[in-house]
Amino acid sequence: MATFKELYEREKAKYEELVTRKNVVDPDEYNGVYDRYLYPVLTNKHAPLIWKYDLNPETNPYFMERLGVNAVFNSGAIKLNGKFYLVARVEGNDRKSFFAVAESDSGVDGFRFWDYPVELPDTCPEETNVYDMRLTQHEDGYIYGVFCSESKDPDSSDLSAAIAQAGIVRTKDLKTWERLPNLRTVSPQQRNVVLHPEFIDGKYAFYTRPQDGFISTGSGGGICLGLADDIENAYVAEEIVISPRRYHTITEVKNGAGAVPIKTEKGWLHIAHGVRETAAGLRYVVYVFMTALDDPFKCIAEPGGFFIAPLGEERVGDVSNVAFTNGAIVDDDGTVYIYYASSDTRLHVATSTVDKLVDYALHTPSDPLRSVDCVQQRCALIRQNLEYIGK
Ligand code: M1P
Repeated sequence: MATFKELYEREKAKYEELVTRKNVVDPDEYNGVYDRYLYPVLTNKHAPLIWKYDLNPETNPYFMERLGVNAVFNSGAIKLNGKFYLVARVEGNDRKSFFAVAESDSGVDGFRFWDYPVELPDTCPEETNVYDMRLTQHEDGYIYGVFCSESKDPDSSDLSAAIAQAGIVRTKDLKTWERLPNLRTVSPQQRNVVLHPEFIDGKYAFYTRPQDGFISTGSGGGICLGLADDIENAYVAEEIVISPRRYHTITEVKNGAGAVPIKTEKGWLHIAHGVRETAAGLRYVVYVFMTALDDPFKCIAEPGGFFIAPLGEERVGDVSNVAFTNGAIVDDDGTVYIYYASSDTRLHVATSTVDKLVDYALHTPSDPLRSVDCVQQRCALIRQNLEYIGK
């Protein structure tokens, strides 16, 4: 039988092998828009051993995991002082999520968690769960984290009835976090809220996703934009839909803002998620749209269909058939690192460039909304190609 020390050394070696493994572009998945990679950038196996095991043989003679980690997924992302940082959603075996910072030099591999997870100030006694932080480097000088703050619905006897609101924290170094009051809006619940990186008309601006219930958006029309006078007591009185849900599209059931929008010469580039119903349950995909620089309330490009859908093993996990993003990083050379999670289980990266994403946004045809028009759209492309190649 292996000794405690042998088991520890074996698991430590496996962990080191995992976190030092080089990532490789997946050669089978070309689409010209972005590269996918063979390996996820974060999984539950990236959780350090000191998070899970009691390393003292006297109190843990069988070298058992004492606090397991079930999944590592939806992550906010930011580059600071030359390093790539992810603030990941880490879910324990007990179903509660928390945030933890992982750091890498390359952005596509080598992510290692810091020793301690983020200790959020405990200002909301009713809050049970926190997840999906978006990191905004705001022009006011702070890095803001906006996340889902979930509590049990006090007015319901249904044990699974919950309320989602947008929690707000801010930091300058990802180490010390100041908690601000949750965002207030006129909508009953909020999830997938993102803070815009610049002031609009001198105000803080939030992308919101109004929802009537915890799961169902109900009357919520889609991704909205609203302004708040103050961040220390943020209140959005009016939410204006900028990316609506539409019948028989990838956003029919719901959608939500994802990464903080990327400022380009041609407009704000948004990487969001859309949800449709299927006989097998909900299907989450990532999509792109653009808003005007001089009017961020105005959508100027809406490429049809999904940008990233879960593929292969990405399709299976705790919540299968999900591709979801809440973080992207634009590097100085124009490379864009899009961090997307699959099936609420693991985190991947896809890389592209600002120029390619703008070209994709502006030149991908929009969804014509009806099959007959989709056929016409495709025939036009075929005709143009046949003429071009002289057939
Ligand atoms: O389970 C899929 C996703 O569901 C939620 O997204 P939405 O609010 O749009 O339904 C989020 O809780 C997200 O964390 C999760 O990945």
